[in-house]
Order: sequence, then C-alpha cells, then structure tokens
Amino acid sequence: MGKKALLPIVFMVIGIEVLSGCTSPPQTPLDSDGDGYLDTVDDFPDDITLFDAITIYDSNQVQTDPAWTISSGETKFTTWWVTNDSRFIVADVDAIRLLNGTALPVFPSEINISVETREAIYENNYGQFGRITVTTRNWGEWRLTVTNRAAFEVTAQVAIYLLK
Ligand SMILES: [Ca+2]
Repeated sequence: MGKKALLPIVFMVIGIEVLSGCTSPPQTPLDSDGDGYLDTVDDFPDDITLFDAITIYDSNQVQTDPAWTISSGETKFTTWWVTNDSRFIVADVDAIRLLNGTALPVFPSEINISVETREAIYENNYGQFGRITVTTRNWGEWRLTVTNRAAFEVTAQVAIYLLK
C-alpha cells in the first residue's frame, strides 16, 4: 500500500479520536457499588459488602501452589487461620486422573472433601462449597480435607479464597 492510500485511513483514525473525545464525558474513576473502592481495585465492583478476594492457596487457576497428588485411599489436608478480617471463605477442589500424561475425569463421588471449622463440618464430593460465612463462632483454624476413594491416584486442584 502506497503513502497516498494510507492518508485517508490516517485521517479517519484522527477523526474518530477527535469525535470520541468530544462525545465521551471526562473520565472519572468509577466506584459502581459506592463502597469506597474504585472498580479498578474492587474484586466485587457490584457488591457493596465485599471488595477483596485473597487467594491463600491456588493450584487451580493461577497455579501458584502445587496440585495435590493423592493415592488411592489417602487423605490430604491443609489448615489456615480465619478471623473477623474475612466475611466469607470459598474452597474449591477439582480432581483428575493423570494416565500417561492424559487427564481423565474422576467421578465426584470418588473424591470427598470437607471443610472443618470450630462450629461445623461441611462435607461434599469434589466441587465448590460456595461461600461459607465467617462468624464469631467459627473464627480459628479451618481445615480442608480431601480423601481419595477411587481405586487409582488422583491429582486434586485446590483453591481457597478469603473474601472481605
Ligand atoms: Ca465492592
């Protein structure tokens, strides 16, 4: 493409820039839910009660932590501390079977997970528990346990988040 052919495109781009500058209002930082945390830093821009999701373990999406290799019949766990600094806890466990480098699905019923607090024990097959509400009654040490009831070794991806 020659220089002459490029000129109309250049003018069109400049024109669009000028027009958009005229039509859009001045950019003020947005705080959609009005909780005092701008959308750029608010993990929950549409929820006035929450602003921060702190990852304390993640082998699932960000993969900052190692996945758990769990033999048949074996149980693995991790613990963490929960205080009034958080409003909800989210624990997420997924499991696969690695066979010759290929990831195979695992029946949810073959993997048991539990979240244990001072107040209660939440049990599930693998998957997400949803949000567990932090109250004065369950402050303290929390434990996530994963038990492999399958007849083979599994790889469990684990993620734990504190929401506040
Ligand atoms: Ca918010």
